[in-house]
Amino acid sequence: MTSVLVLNGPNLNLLGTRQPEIYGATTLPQVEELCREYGVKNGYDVTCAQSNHEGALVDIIHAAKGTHDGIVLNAGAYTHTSIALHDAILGTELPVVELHLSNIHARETFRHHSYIAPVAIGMICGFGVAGYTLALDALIGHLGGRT
Ligand code: CA2
Repeated sequence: MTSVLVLNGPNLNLLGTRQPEIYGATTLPQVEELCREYGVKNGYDVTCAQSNHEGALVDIIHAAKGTHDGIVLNAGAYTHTSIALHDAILGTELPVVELHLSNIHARETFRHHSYIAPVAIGMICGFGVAGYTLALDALIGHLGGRT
């Protein structure tokens, strides 16, 4: 069975607790449950992980090789800073869909650049929590499954 990793980065464990006007009112456990249920409904396995630590995210991306077929990645603020995550994605050669809840291009200029974008198959941003299922559809479509 196709297996997808949904990986969330720093501060996304705070989802639904603060700044709901930007990130919505859904908590991270609820987002993760939604992703797993979406996988069950559509015939693939979804595993979820989150870390606030750059090195831990690198380790999780490395471990995804051979375990998962692709990654939906919301790298949080590391999106805009992390060459290490960029290199980790290159190192695994797994397809990655970059995801952001907010429209990073409509926000501060420091959020406009992404180190993930050049090594992702594509990016979804600005659609809130719905972006997670949009990203799963995009990844599964890329992997040759249901579009
Ligand atoms: O829009 C997104 O999904 C972001 O990846 C979220 C990051 C931000 O640094 C990126 O530029 C865009 C921040 C995640 C922080 O999440 C919080 C959620 C609730 C309360 C506080 C922070």
